[in-house]
Amino acid sequence: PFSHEVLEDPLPFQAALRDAGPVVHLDRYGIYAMGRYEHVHAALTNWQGFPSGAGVGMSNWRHEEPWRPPSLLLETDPPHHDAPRAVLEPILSPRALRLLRERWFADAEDLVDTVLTGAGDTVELDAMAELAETFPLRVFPDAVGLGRDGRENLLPYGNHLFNAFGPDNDLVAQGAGRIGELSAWVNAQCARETLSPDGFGARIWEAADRADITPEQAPLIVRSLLSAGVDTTVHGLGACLHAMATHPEQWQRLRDDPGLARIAFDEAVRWESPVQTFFRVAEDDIVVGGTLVPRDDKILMFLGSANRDPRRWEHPDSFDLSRDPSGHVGFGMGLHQCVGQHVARLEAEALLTALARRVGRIELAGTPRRHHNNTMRAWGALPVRLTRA
Ligand code: OW7
Repeated sequence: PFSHEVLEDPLPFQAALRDAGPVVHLDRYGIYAMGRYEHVHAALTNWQGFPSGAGVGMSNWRHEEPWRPPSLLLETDPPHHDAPRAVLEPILSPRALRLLRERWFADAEDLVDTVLTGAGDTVELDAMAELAETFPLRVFPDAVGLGRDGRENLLPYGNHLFNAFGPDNDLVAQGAGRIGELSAWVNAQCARETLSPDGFGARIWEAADRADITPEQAPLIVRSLLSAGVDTTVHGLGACLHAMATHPEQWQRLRDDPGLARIAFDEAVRWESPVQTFFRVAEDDIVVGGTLVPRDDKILMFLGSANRDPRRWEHPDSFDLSRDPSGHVGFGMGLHQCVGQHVARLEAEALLTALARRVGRIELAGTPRRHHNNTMRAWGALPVRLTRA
């Protein structure tokens, strides 16, 4: 699953994985894998049987040193997981985000105006560089409370982090040279003194004042925001924009009813699955669909494959705003399900709504280029032509 051929187009591999059985052994890496919705969903909701504390990447931290101190959210199990999760949940809740909604909608309108300015009826641009990257990098670091300098470090840090969940291949080697410097910058942003007093970061530190978490935990929880909150939304938005550029009838539906923006984003997350995979470990010998997974072995959960499993979805490969995409596992499932999903949805809703108001047509203006990452399904370049409404 981590060869460049599969990263370029994972769909044939995913179909073969699902058809091979509920559980497949990947001899190349000595790991197991699941690609069917039923079994991926069941494993994700069984944290006792398939815990996260040994890491959610390929390497097993019961036997190997983690490359960075483990995440207190992603790479822990109850009871250690519970306090960090309980602290972060209200900070990123729909209720808390109401305060950001107006500003983010105005920022999205601003950005869309800027990209359309000066052009005639149409403008050609790279929708990854000009929209999918620019918007999250404009609004999210402000919301966390980061300073101005160094924000360009966020995407390369996340890119390496998501590569590092996979095997130790060329993609990991490419990022290894800068990761010391990038980690030092990210870690410095997590200190109380570096964060503005009105952002998500400051809210996390206030939880330490209340002793809901310890002062040692606070910076690591801030680090989770910076780790999980940028590349994911960039590639979620990229998936949306690519889907719209290749499905003009769906774009027209969104323009007719911008209230579909959230459905459009969740359908794009199902369809593309920006986070393709996470691992778990088998706590004990466990039989899944008739196959024994031995205790302590790593098992790859193919979220992207579950989200296109024809056993669960009608016409899984079609991008369709009339389907109900709820139940997709693109944000995970169970007690680790994405705590930032409301932030992601709000970013998408703001950008899609601004575009739907001003852009009559969005179409490809060239061949899009994939960006290969061991965990994320991503676009590197998405040349589009926007026609003013
Ligand atoms: C963290 C998208 C899944 C993640 C990914 C990478 C890092 C972390 C979380 O969530 O540091 O908590």
